[in-house]
Amino acid sequence: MSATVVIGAQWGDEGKGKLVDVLAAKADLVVRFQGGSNAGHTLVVNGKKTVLHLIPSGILHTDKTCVIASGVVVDIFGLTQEIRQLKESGFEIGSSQLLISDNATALLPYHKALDQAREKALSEGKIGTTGKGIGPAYEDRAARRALVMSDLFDEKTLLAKLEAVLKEKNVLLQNLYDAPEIKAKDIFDQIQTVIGELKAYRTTDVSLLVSQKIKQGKRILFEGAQGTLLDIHHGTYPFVTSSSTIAGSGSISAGIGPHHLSKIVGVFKAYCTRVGSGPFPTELHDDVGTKIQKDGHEFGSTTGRARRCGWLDLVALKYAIRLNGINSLAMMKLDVLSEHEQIGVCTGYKLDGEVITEFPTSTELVSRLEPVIEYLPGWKEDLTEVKSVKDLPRQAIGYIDFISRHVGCPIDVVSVGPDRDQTLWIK
Ligand code: 2SA
Ligand code: MG
Repeated sequence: MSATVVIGAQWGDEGKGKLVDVLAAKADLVVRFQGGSNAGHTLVVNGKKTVLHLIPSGILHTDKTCVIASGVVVDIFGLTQEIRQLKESGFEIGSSQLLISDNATALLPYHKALDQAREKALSEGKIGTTGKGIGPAYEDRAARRALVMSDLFDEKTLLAKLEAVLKEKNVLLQNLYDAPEIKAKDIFDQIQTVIGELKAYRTTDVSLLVSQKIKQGKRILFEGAQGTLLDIHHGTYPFVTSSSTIAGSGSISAGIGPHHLSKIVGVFKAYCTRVGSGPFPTELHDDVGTKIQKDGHEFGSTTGRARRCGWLDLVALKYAIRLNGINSLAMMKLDVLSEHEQIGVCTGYKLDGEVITEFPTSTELVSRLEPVIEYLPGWKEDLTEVKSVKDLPRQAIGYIDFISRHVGCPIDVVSVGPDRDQTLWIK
């Protein structure tokens, strides 16, 4: 038995959370493997909306185990709040539902302070981060000075570790960014207010756990966060997040061999969005873009920021298929494209007088691309009540077929609304 990875094939906000929630029904273990509370995964079950940032989107199925693996940066305060909110909504979150790797990086208030101070200090070249401390936390991990989750449970050594780390952080915060000093004891005390609650979810060896489950024939679902084009190595650097968002990262974070990742589901929206700075070749600055933003409620679920909107970029989608090894596609939010006379899809780019059909690896080049847009006929009908692909308007079926043929990958799922039952299966 092998694992399925659900990955964002665009710039994030593709609807991975909804798909993970739907696919989790058939999984045993759901593993979140990168990012932190920068993610915002919106789930709608029976009309009730739940937004998750750190807890895997399988949590609404009470018989599944959700795992936060080593590659995640864990904002313990945000996490505790999420657990409390779920409990208030009637979910019993016990240690058979949620496990957190002892080896995951602890994201602490000084990471957020630095993230926000840095963005504020930049007059140009802002990344447009979520301000959740993601970059500074991953920096600490790479620099081998991060506290990991297990450090937080050791009351005897914690204060000294915080003091050591804050020595450097305070020099940066106070001298470079004119921000207030952060006291180790304050952070220590804040940690004590939540750490007792998190104890129940500790797990020491995610690799062993996942490997054993695989041997037992259990079904593992890996949940990606952000999207392929925000990948630290392969995205539009430096306008990216600070982790590897692509499928292979799941194997690294969970500590299992890459051959176990056999089904790679690429989630994409029927159009494109991007939040934060950075090039976006198919961005629409007109009424069409505004209509998509309004109809698709394209506002950040973590920060509330308006998302930039544009036509679907098939060149970028092919790039995502290649980087992740995507062998199955899920198209989300097709319903949002109703009531357009015609629907644009980008099949190439003009660059320095030539047409290219591969996504450039240089961000400077990406920022100079002019999209080549082909127009397909639109449809007027509302799709949100459609229960089967064959009942979609023929233009919508034509749109799905065109994309699938163009990128050479099957589209197996089409979503026509946020709820679980607004999901159409092609096979
Ligand atoms: P960061 O905070 O360091 O990861 O920001 C770096 C870039 O990554 C982008 N990023 C995102 N893009 C889309 N969705 C994200 N999650 C939230 C959501 C975002 C929100 O689901 O809506 O609420 O604003 C996400 N997280 C990070 C970010 O915009 C920067 O471009
Ligand atoms: Mg999101």
